[in-house]
Amino acid sequence: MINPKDKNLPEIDTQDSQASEHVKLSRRLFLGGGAALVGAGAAGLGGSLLTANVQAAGNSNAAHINVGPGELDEYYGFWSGGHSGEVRILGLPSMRELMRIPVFNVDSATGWGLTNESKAVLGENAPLGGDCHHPHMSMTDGQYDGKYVFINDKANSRVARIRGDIMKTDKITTIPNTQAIHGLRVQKVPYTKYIFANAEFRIPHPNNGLAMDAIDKYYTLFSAVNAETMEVDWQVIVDGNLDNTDADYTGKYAFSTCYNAEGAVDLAGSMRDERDHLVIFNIERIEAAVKAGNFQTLGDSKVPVVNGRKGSDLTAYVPVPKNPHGINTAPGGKYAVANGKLSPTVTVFELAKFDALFDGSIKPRDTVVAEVELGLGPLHTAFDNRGNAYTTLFIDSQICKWDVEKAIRAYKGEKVNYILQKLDVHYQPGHNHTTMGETRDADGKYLISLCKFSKDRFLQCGPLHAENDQLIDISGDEMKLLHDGPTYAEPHDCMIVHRSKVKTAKLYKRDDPTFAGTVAMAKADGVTLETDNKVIRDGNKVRVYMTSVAPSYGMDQFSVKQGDEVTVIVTNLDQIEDVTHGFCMVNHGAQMEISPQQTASITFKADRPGVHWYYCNWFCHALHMEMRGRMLVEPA
Ligand code: CUK
Ligand code: CUA
Ligand code: CA
Repeated sequence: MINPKDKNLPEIDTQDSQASEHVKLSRRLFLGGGAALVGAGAAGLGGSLLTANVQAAGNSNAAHINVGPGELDEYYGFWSGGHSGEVRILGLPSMRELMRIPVFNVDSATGWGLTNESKAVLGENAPLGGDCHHPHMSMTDGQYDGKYVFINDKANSRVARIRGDIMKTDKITTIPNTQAIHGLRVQKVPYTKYIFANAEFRIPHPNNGLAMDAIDKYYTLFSAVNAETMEVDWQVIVDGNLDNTDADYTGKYAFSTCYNAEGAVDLAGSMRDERDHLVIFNIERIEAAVKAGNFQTLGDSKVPVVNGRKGSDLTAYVPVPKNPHGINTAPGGKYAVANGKLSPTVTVFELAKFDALFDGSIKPRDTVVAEVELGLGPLHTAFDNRGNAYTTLFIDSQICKWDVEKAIRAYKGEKVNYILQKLDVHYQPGHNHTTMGETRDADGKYLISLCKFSKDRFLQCGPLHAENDQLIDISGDEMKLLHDGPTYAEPHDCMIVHRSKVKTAKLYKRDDPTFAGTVAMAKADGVTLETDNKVIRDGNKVRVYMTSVAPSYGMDQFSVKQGDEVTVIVTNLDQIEDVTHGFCMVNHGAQMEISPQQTASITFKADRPGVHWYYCNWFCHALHMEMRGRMLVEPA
């Protein structure tokens, strides 16, 4: 399973010799000292790629992750699938991929994006594709409750909800008035009422082509999506743009980093100033303003929009160096950490001071209790349950383990070493995540480093490389690298949930809301899905209702006329766990999954006369190949 000692093998191929040349160069040398910080957007990143440390991890740690055949993992990992538009479930510590959940993408295995049920979730004229970044599970009292997983789509400004019981997407909301929903987090306390969603790009309002040069008039919005209705309850206009977001453990505040306080539309402009900011949102005050009617609406949208720009009492702006990226609340609820990206520092906020900030009794920077240097390119921070923080250093290709309380003392001037260890990772890590680390239940067992580049770590598969998700043991004093896990584009972020928090269904319930629309359609047609095999004609629309029990469909043939719009509705009557059937109409671009006790439907045009076979495409029985039938299309 692991491949520990590659780097000790003789250099036998070109990939290895490439690597050994690079290792001779020091990455600091290439970056050229302090200049690297400013140049990180361009030369710094490129340079560090060429010179990243290729030192291999010694790997006597393999036993830690050996989850034997038939054994179950201790954790579920929910992985963003990046611009593949999906979410993936991995088991930890084995790092085995367990499932893929199509969300914004089209998936022929399940029929996501093809079936009528999934199209109803995606909405009419839904864009095909997405860009997932931040998966987060709903919480109650700061602990995962297993109910939902939420994920953003930066590409098409959407937020989706995945049901924790069936692990399927059940709602997708397009966020109005925005471009590029990036940062996404849930309210942790008292429960996840809101999903907080950052829109990254500033745009003109109205965006009608009349004032495109008035860059100083562009702005963006912070949105609160209601977790149950998946409607946007309110939006807040902000200064600057919005990058990542997190919430506190009182339920009172959410806060977002901004890398472009400059309001620039070009790269150089967005790196001009030494500081950008963190915007803090006072949720109670925003709710009160909305309730009192102190809001506007934008364009066709009915969503209440409040003004949270500088000077508003609904928000506070804390200056932070420089193009900060991740913002992460520590599990104890006392601190949050903003990661400097173009500054080698992280900024630690004491969350209890936010009340005083909003009362006006302290100044914004008084909420900062530490601003300490860790290394080059800090992007995201994760936490254990022992007061330690783990920050990814993108440019240094390292994880920096540091002690939060010691960092605070050092910032006050005490001579104390707050950096505990730096571990090389391979290479250029973005997010990292600890087991249960974004909840009160942080347990400090494993850390995942989501490395953007794998370079020489895996067999190459053409110019496009896998990324490298590395599993690290953090249970002891020292971080230990356990496993390299190749992943497909691009797991920006993940979260790791103890298996006790996840309760999944083995079979569908017949009243599952995901196919309630189809049940209603059958009822209107006088069809009982669980027993009937019937063809209903409605003008040139034909609905073919059939059941399935391994290894056969309820109908092994049906007749339609050329030009008919055919909807096939299959109800899987099998009650045995794991006996999923499929339905595929050959040469018609129609295929789908029907899990036990599920109903699914798909619509296509019968535009060619003759015999057209359909078959089951999920292996279900020794006679799976024989599970098939004929559509007989009479010429027009
Ligand atoms: S982001 Cu990609 S590495 Cu979208 Cu959370 Cu930081
Ligand atoms: Cu039914 Cu394969
Ligand atoms: Ca900036």
